[in-house]
Amino acid sequence: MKIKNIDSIEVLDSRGRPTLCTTVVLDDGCKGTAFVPSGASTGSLEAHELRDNEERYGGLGVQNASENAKKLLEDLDNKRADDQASIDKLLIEIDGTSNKSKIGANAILSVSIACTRAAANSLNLNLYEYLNILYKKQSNLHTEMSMPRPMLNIFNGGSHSNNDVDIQEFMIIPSSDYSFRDGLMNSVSVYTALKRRLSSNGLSVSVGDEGGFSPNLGSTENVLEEIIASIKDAGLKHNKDMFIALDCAATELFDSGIYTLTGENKKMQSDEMVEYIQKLIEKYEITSVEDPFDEKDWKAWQSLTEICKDTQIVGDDIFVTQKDLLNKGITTNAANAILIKPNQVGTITECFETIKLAQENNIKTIISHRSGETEDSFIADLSVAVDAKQIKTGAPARSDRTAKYNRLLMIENELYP
Ligand code: 2PG
Ligand code: MG
Repeated sequence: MKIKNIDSIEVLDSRGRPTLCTTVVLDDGCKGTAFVPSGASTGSLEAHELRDNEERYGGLGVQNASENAKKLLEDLDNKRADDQASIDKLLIEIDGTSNKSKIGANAILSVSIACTRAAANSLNLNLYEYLNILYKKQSNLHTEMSMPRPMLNIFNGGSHSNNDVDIQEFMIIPSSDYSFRDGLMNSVSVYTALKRRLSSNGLSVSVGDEGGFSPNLGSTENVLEEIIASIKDAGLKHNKDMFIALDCAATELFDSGIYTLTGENKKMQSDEMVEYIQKLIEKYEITSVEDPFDEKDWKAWQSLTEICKDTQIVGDDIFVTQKDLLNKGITTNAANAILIKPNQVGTITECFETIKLAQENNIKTIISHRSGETEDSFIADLSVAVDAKQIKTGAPARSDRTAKYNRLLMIENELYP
C-alpha cells in the first residue's frame, strides 16, 4: 500500500467558501479522499489555514494550498500509507514552521486524513476500525470503541448568525441512558418543538451556520427558557432525558479586559463574567460550558473550574487541540474537558497525542466539527475510534451536519445491530 499519487482540488464548504478536497492514491489502486472544514470563531494559536489572498473568492481561494498538497507527492511517493506516524512527522518537517503556515494546515490535514482513508480501504477495514487500531498503536492505550453522545447545536448566535444573541451555541445532549439512535430521535423532537414555538410566536425559523435556529431573542436567558420549554413540549424531562450545554465562544466577546454582551446590554470585568456564567449554570442546570472566557483569561477559567466542579468546562480556543496548551490547562486546572478539532492542529498523529494526554489525565474529550463543514464525515469515525464519548456536530438538520449523524447511525448499526 504505497502512495503513488496525490490530487487536490478547490471545492466549497457549507458557507460557500473554498476549501480543499484531496485524494491519495495507492499502488494497489485503493484511494482515500478528505475534505477540510473551516472555523469562524477561531483561536489565535490554531494551525494556519492557507488562503490565496487574491481577488478570486474575495481572497479566500485555496489554490496555493491545493498545489502544495499535490507537491507533497515528491516526498511521500512510495511511502506506506499505513505508516501514519512517519507520514505526519514528514509533513510537519517539510512545512518546518510552528503553525504550519508554509504549506498550510489545510493542505497538510487533507493529506493526513486522505492517507488514513486510503490505508483503511487497502486493508479492507471500516474507517473507525482502522482509526481504532492506529490510535491503540500510537497511544499504547487499550481503547475500546464506543458510540459518542451527540451535542446538538439547536440555536445559533454569536459569529454563526446575524441575530442579537451573544452566546454562539445552545446545545442539547440526550441522556446516556439512550442508544445513539434513540438519543438522536429525542433531539430531533426538541429541535422540531423549538421550531414550532418560534414559528407560533411569529419569529424566524431560518437557521445559522450550524443548522440551529437564529431569530432575534436578545438575552441568553430568553433562549434558554425557549429550549427548556421545547424539551417539555417534546414530552421529555430536562436533566433526565435531555441536558443543556453552551459554547460562549467568549474570545469573540472580549476586548481590552471587558466582556460585552450586546443582546442584554451588559459590560463585565473578568470576575463579573465568572459570576454571570456561574449563575447561568445554576439557574438553568447547564451541564457543559465551552469557552466561557477569553482564550488568554486563564485566571477566570481556573476560578470557574474550581467553583463548578460538577459542570463540564470545555476548552476550545484556549487549547486549540494542542498538547502543550492542554498540558498547561492540566497543571493549572483551567478546564476539565477539551474540544478536539483536527484542523486546529493539522495532522491525525498530533490529534491522537492530544486525545491521549486528555484521556490519561481525566480530561473529557469532545470531537468537534467546524462551523464551515462539508459532506466529509471523518469526525464521526474518529469519535467512535478513540472512545471520545462525545461529539459536537451541529443541529440535526442540513446535510453538512447530518452527514456526521447519519454516519454514526450506520456505525451503530454495524457495531450494535
Ligand atoms: C466552535 C466551532 C464549532 P467555529 O467554536 O466550537 O462549533 O465554531 O468552527 O466557528 O470555530
Ligand atoms: Mg467553540
